[in-house]
Amino acid sequence: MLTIALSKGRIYKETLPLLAQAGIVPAEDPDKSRKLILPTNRDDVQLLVIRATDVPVFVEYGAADLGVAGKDVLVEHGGEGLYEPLDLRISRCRLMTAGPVDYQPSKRRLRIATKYVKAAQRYFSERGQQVEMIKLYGSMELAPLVGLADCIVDLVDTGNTLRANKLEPWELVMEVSSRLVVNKASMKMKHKLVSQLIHDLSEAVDRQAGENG
Ligand code: PRT
Ligand code: MG
Repeated sequence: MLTIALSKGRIYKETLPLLAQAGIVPAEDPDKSRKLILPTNRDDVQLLVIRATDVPVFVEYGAADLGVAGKDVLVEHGGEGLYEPLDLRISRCRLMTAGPVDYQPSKRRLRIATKYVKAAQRYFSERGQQVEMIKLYGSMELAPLVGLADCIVDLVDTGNTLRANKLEPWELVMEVSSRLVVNKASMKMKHKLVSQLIHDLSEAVDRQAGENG
């Protein structure tokens, strides 16, 4: 049995066509079902539908053999316990610093509000900048508006969320896309099944890239 962990929402929607090309089709729609384990058309493959940040945890501990997670989530989790054999090139966005459009620089140490503490810490320390990090779990955009922080580090896609809050993107921290991750023991113990799936998904990714030009 192969167990694949996915999060609901954009990752599920964008992984589905890739899985379909690899011959895996869920037997139920997770938006309509309350089941956390979704059977598929294949007796030897099941899906777990969990929170995005929990995907690397399930895969590292072997509760799932494989998973799909954003690079942002993987950096915060810390990558050493997992293999990351394939960039699925889906759910793409950019991790960026962003701040108020009318920002007035000061000599004080910058205060950064973010959910992405590791990525942000690495970014600022690579530039030799001493900053104060405030960990939040959501609604980062609010922090500069109410004086909790000078700026934020958050995911940006269209930029609409920033604009709606009178913020603007400043600098790129990293490009983000979703990756296939694999449990280290599964890679050995279920080598044939796992490597076949990696191969099929990789072909599906190439085909999709070709279609998108
Ligand atoms: O939402 P939930 O709390 O359940 O979990 P989650 O936010 O971790 O899951 P989900 O499904 O929202 O995101 C899963 C993954 O999608 C992330 O880990 C990213 O790798 C990827 N992704 C791609 C994004 C975006 N694009 C994105 N735009 N994740 C979040 N956003 C949010 C962003 O945080 C900001 O609030 O959308 C807003 C910005 O979008 P624009 O278009 O307004 O710029
Ligand atoms: Mg979200």
